[in-house]
Amino acid sequence: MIQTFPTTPFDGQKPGTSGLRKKVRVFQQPDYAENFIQSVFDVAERPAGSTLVIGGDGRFHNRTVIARAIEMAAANGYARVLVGQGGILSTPAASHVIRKYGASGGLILSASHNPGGPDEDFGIKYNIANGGPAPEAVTEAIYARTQTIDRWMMVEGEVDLDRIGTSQVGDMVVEVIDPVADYAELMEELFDFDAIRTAVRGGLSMAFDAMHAVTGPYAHEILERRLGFPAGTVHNGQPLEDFGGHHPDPNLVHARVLYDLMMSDDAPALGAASDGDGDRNLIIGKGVFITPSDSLAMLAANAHLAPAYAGGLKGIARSMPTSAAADRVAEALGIPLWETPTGWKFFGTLLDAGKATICGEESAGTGSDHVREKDGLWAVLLWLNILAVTGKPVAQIASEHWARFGRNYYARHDYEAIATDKANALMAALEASLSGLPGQSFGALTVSAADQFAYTDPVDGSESHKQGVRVMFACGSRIVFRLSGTGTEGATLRVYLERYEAPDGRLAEETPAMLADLIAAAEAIAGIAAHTGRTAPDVVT
Ligand code: G16
Repeated sequence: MIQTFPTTPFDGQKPGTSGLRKKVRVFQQPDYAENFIQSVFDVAERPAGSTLVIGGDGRFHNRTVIARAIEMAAANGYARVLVGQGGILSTPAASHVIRKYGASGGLILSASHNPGGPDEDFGIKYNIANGGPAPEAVTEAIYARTQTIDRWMMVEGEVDLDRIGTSQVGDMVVEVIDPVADYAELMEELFDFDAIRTAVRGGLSMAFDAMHAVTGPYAHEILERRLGFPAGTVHNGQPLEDFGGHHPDPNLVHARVLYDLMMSDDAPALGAASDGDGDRNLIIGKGVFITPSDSLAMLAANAHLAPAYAGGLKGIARSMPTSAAADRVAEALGIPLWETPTGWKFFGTLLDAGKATICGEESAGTGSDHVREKDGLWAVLLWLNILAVTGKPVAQIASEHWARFGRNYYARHDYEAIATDKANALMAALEASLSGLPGQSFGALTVSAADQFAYTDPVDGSESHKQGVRVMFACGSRIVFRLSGTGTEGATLRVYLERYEAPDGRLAEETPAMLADLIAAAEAIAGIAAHTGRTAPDVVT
């Protein structure tokens, strides 16, 4: 029996860069999650008889929201729900399941790399039938609906999320599926597992930090069981509701233990980590950290060594703040390079239209047209495939790459939890100063151009404005300023710093030293200390 509950709108249910992310306590308010999910169902394109996929990263509050989402799907006319066992589905696995089973969409319950637990973060993201995050037109429609919503609906029912099998809620079928099997099968199709297995037997070693997040079960199955890496290769492989009290963010701050191992004499050939929901990746070779921007470029340059990409790439796409390292690879390969705003959702149309095969972002995301999300384990497996086929260590692949294409020294400085009004004032002042910047010098750096990045989607023509401030220098260096769209506390200012050295330039220097004059210029241009009182970033990646 369908039950209808009257409700009133909540302020601020506006999806950010990647879905609606708020504190758990906010989501625990009566009707809060229900209003948002009902708004999704009210605006989503879902023909009669549609299937909905539901899964999450296992964080605190996951099971509560999944149980309610199933009851609401039953009342809203879905014919079938596919849900991962234990409520688990990594973001790329959810994308694959949506595509493989022809679902009209999916709810992914995750706040990605943000911490979990009763006082931490939660999130809900809606993905569309292509398996990718809802584009802006859809998220805007969802937001508009949250502002007028006056009822939500459910059919009472109970599903044992821990038991694989089929049950019924009202007229709707609920299938609890193995969260790993379909995804692992897809990875076997893309990569040369035989070559990797042979290399492992020959001594190829790795350490994978699952950060007590969703990739644990996937990594145990694929790396240890299917590829033959010894038990213990996967660290922190048990998903925990609070990620063991850590940030499941695979960067040099939160994956410090892995970084220290990789810089030690005992380092394996490859160190890798993934985030809360399994879509990000961190790549560290023995003694060498590979920035996400460089990883994108190196993967694109070597992708032909994996069976799925042996025929070549159709194009490469990167977000605007990501370094231009991939641009040089695209040029050498004679394929297009697409520069999009931050957010994986902007890659969807390019992938669907066959304009790009590989995409990547500075925020530790890389992926391909095999799904419509970034994919942490995919990146790790492509690196393993390349290491296995070439027999070269990561450091050699990197140094040969820079010797051929030049090197983009790169770092991102994050100033977290700034008061929102202060962050907005900083950005407003920066925007107001843009037209006067060209020609000005900061130390040895002279500004050649400064603008706000705007984007017109080459496939559907949709426009996105104010996607970050770019300050370009005559020498080819660049600083980008933007506010994060994924935080849950105040505002986070991101400052992206990039300096290019040509193949005959200084290729083996330390990044902080190479970026020192850009860091000083960023302060002079944006007045970060004056606006925020901060004299140093909270996180440098
Ligand atoms: C999300 C998006 C990414 C984006 C990242 C950072 O990643 O999916 O496309 O690059 O946030 O966004 P921002 O700079 O606005 O915080 P995830 O892994 O959090 O879903």
